[in-house]
Amino acid sequence: MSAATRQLNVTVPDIGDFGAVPVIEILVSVGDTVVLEDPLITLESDKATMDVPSPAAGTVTAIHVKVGDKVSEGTLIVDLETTGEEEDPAQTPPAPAGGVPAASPAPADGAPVPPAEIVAQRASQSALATATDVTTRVDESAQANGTPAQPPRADRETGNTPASEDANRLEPVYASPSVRRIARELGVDLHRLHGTGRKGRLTPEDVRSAHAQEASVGAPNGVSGTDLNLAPWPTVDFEMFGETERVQRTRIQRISALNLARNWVVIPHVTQNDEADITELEAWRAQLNAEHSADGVKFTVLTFLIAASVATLKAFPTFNSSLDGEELVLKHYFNIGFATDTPNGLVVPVIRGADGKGLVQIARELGELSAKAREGKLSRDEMSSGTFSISSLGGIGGTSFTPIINAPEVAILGVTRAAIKPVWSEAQQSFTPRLMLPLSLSYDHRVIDGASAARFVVHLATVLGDLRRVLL
Ligand code: CAO
Repeated sequence: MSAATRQLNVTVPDIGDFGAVPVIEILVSVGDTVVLEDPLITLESDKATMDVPSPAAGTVTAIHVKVGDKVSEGTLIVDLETTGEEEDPAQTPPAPAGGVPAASPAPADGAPVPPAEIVAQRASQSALATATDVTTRVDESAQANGTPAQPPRADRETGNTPASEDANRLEPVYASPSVRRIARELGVDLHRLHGTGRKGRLTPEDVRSAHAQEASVGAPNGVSGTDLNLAPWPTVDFEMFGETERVQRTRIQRISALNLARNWVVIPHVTQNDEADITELEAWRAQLNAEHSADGVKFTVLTFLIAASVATLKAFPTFNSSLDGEELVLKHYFNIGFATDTPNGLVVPVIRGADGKGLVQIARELGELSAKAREGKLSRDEMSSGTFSISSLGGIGGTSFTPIINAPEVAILGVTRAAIKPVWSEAQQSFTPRLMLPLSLSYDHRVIDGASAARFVVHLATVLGDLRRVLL
C-alpha cells in the first residue's frame, strides 16, 4: 500500500446500449471521502437506473456533472484524489488512464470482472430479458458471489448519528423508475423497505403493501408520515423573481437534515432555560489554561460542561436513557456527544466513558475530536453510542436556543454565550457582577416531565457554580 496520493479522473463506464443518459442524482460532494464502489452518481434512462460506482477509495476533489446533464460512456464525472490505501490490490487493479473504473470483486470463477462490464451486462440483460428497469451496482456481483458487500457509506460518513437506519439510507435502492414513481406518489420511503423481487429488488407490491401497513398501524414511534396530513410543500419558481444560484448540499448536511426533521417531528420537545453562575469556574479555567499552556491542552467551557453534565446525569438517570418500545433503557455508561460545526456540516463526536475521565483528558479529547471533525476524519466509532449531547454556541453568541434532541437520546443541553450580569446578593444586599452562562435543555416530554427537567438544570447550574460537587 502506498500513501502517495494521485489524481483519478472518473468517467462513465460502459453502460451498454445507453447513451445521453440523464444524471438524476449526485451522491457525493467535493471533500467527501469515498471507498471503492461507493456510488458517485445515479443515471436514469427510460430503461434503467444505474449507480456509477467509485473505482477507488479517495477524496472527491471535483464534480464535473450536475443533475439533468446527459452523459454517455467516457463522460468525465468526478475527480478523485486517492492514496491507494483502501484499494484492495486483489480486487482492484489500478484504474487505467482515463479513469475507467477498476476491477470489482472476483466472481466465483476467480476472474476479475471490470465493473464497466458488469454494469453493461446487467443493464443490457435486464433491458433485453425483462424489458423492465434495473438498478445496476457492482454490489450485486459481490453478493451473488457470496463476497460481502461494501459496508454502508455511513460507516465512513462524518454525519450526524449514523444509526443503522441512516446507514440504510445510504445504501443503494434497487428499484426501477416505475417503482420509484409509485413510492413518490404514495409517500413511501424506499430506503426502509426490503425488496422481494429478484436479488432483493423492490417491486410495486412491496411499495403498496408498505404503504398499506403504514396507513393502518403507523410508523415506529407512533407517527406515520401519511398520518401527518401535511399541506404540500410550496413550489416557487424562484428564478422568476431574480437571479439565483443553486448549491449542492453536502452528504453530511443531507443526512443531518433527515435526522433533524425526524427527531423534531417524532419527539415532543420542550426546552427549559436557566443560567449558571460560572464566575469562579471562569477564574479557575483561566488558571488551568495558564498552567497547561505548555501541554497544548485548552480548557474551554465545554470541558467543564461535560464533567458537570455527567455528575448531573448520575443524579437524574432518566436523562441518560432511551425509549425502547414500552421500556426505558437506563444506561449506566456516560458517553457525551458534542455538536461540532464543520465546513461540511454538523457532526457529533462522542467522548466515551466521560465519567471515568478527568478534566485534562476531557479537554484533550475535545481538542482532538473537534480537530478530526473539522478535517472530516472522524470514524463511525467516534460518533456513535452517545447517551447525552451538548450543543455549545457559546463561542459565537446567543442567549438561548432550542437544540434538537439527538435520537435515541432523550435530552440535549444547549449552551450560549456567558455574559456578566448584575445578580442580587442577599448577603451583601446589593447587586454584584457575575458571569452567567445560559443553559437551554431540550428534553423528550414522553420520557421526562417538566419538573424533572427544571430540577436537572438547577442541579447542573449548581454543579457548574461549584465544580467540587462533581466529586460528590
Ligand atoms: N461563553 C463565553 N465564551 C465561550 C463560551 C461560552 N458559553 N463557549 C466558548 N467560549 C469561548 C471559548 O472559551 C473560546 O475563547 P478563548 O479562546 O478566549 O478561550 C472561544 O469562545 C471559542 O471556543 P470554541 O467554541 O472554539 O470552543 P468550545 O470548546 O467551547 O466549543 C465546539 C467547541 C466544537 C463545540 C465548537 O467549536 C463548535 O463547533 N460549536 C458549534 C456547535 C454547533 O454548531 N451547535 C449547533 C448545533 S444545532 O444546529
